Amino acid sequence: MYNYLKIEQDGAIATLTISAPKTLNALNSAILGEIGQAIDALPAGTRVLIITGDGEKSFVAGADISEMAHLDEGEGFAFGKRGADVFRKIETLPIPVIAAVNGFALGGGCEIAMACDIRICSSNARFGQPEVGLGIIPGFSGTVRLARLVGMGMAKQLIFTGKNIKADEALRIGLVNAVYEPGELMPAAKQLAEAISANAPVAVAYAKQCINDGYDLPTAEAIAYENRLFGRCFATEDQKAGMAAFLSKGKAQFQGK
Ligand code: CO8
Repeated sequence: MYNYLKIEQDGAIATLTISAPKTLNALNSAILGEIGQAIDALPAGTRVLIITGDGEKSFVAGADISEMAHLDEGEGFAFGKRGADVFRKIETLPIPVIAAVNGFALGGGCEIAMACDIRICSSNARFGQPEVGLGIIPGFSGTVRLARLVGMGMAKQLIFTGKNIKADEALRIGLVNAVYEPGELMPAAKQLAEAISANAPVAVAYAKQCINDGYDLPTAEAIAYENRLFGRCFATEDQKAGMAAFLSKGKAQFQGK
């Protein structure tokens, strides 16, 4: 069904593996299109999406430089927008998305990881925004999300120098939440996904929405926004089930309603 993706569904957990081995999983227009399609086609009942790259060397080695090399201004704008739109789709998906970064996450690779909610990586992962060395800037929203994730000073250093950083440095600056040995990365991603998917899906979705949207709002508006969604939780069956289970010392089976 897809030329560049492998999709695996394990109960409520979907795994999307980007697979373009000849270019270390670099993102061309076709792959970006397939990622958008795959996200739209996630089965109902999916509670967590994991995104990773095929092989042990690279997560995503950036946008495809051979495709970008001959673009003019209008085409460059369109290519950037195409990636940015797909990544925004990931960011605003109502379920959490975990990036399991299994190697190079450069340029567009670092940017797709940053569009995910949680990043974990293998000890051989390398992160970087090397675009200025190619005569461009991060164009899949990297200037926006890197500064929000690691602060302006560190984002500017990484983007202006174009230098790669190793997994331990990515952990130190808060770009990833944890580092694993390569063979332990996917089991750890699945374990994290399972822990999330045992919780009330609507509540998890509201929490994601509050954190994402609230981040850009003035504090008082963000608090009012949270207050509205907190109230809405009490209109769900899962809130009744979750609290009843607690009071009867049982465990709720959440239905996502
Ligand atoms: N695009 C196209 N092909 C690539 C890319 C890429 N990003 N990365 C690797 N490849 C290809 C190589 O050309 C090579 O192909 P071939 O075998 O035909 O020569 C193959 O993958 C294997 O790569 P290497 O031989 O280079 O492998 P190494 O182990 O020596 O090096 C690296 C691995 C360090 C990852 C190296 O390949 C590299 O530096 N790649 C480019 C990394 C990069 O600069 N990425 C950023 C690209 S720019 C970007 O992502 C911008 C995003 C915003 C776009 C906005 C649009 C307007």
